Amino acid sequence: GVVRHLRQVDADHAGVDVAFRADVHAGLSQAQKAIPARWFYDATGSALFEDITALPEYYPTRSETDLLKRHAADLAQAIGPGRAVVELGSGSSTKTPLLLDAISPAAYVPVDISGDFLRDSAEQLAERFPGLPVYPVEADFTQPVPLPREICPLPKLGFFPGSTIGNMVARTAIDLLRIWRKALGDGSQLLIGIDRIKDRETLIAAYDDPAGVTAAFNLNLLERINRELGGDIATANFTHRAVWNDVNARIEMHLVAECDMDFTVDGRAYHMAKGETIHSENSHKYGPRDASLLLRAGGWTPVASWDDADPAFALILAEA
Ligand code: AVJ
Repeated sequence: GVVRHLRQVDADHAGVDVAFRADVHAGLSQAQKAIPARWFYDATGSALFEDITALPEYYPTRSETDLLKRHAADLAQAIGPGRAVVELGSGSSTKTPLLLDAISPAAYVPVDISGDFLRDSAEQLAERFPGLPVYPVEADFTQPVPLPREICPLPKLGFFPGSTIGNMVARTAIDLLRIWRKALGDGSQLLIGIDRIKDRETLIAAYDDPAGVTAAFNLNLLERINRELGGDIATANFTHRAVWNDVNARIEMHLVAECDMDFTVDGRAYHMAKGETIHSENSHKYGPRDASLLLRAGGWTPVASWDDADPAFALILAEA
């Protein structure tokens, strides 16, 4: 059952995440406007992301789910029973039950910044796995997070699916891997999902679907700013754009201003010229060698990898 919900998020008197406010103002003040991708995931954004994972063009979720199903026995063998599974950015992950079924863990600690989503999914999971202690932690997993004391003596398995690490530039990804290497401790393992570099068409289709779900997901960031930070952004004047940045091996998502405009957030004035963009997400893709190098730089030694061929996606197991 759900043992205890831990909350590690700072809110000001309006109940708005202070970090969101700070990131939006800092990001809108840059020459290339940019807002970190983690702010997509309010209740609406989390629901839209769930819709994305069901799109025929969005292959990562399907590939990773297939890998977990196909290689359950190998995973059980490589990981072993009795670990505390700490999932980073759990959302409403449908992959988690596959992993938990495969490895018989001793505890489950989902860490997610979206509190309501976390609460619901933790309860569903606790129902599905009676006898498994669940300790949801509402927190930004890019910062050091205190773990529930009960799991202290258990060996840990960090579970970081979905290629979420791709949202970070290498420097930040390495910092995060090091934070979790320290938090999970000696003898821990990390099971991480990595999206591979592949042909441009497949990548673009996955991030600019014809049904417009990814566009709605991207635009919700502006609506969230209006809702939570008292913005008056004319969201209808923005469009969604996904581009492949070959030099940095990443998909970038932008919100494109379709005309000159002025708006305010929190009473602060901003201007955008027609064609100017707000860079809202990076999704880095890694070849096998890049992924190994990244993990090693972050303090983890890769020990096994399971690959889906088409479209390419990998699950990598690493040890502390
Ligand atoms: C949740 C970060 C893995 O980068 O593929 C999906 C988010 N953005 N479609 C990704 C996302 C647009 C997703 N991650």
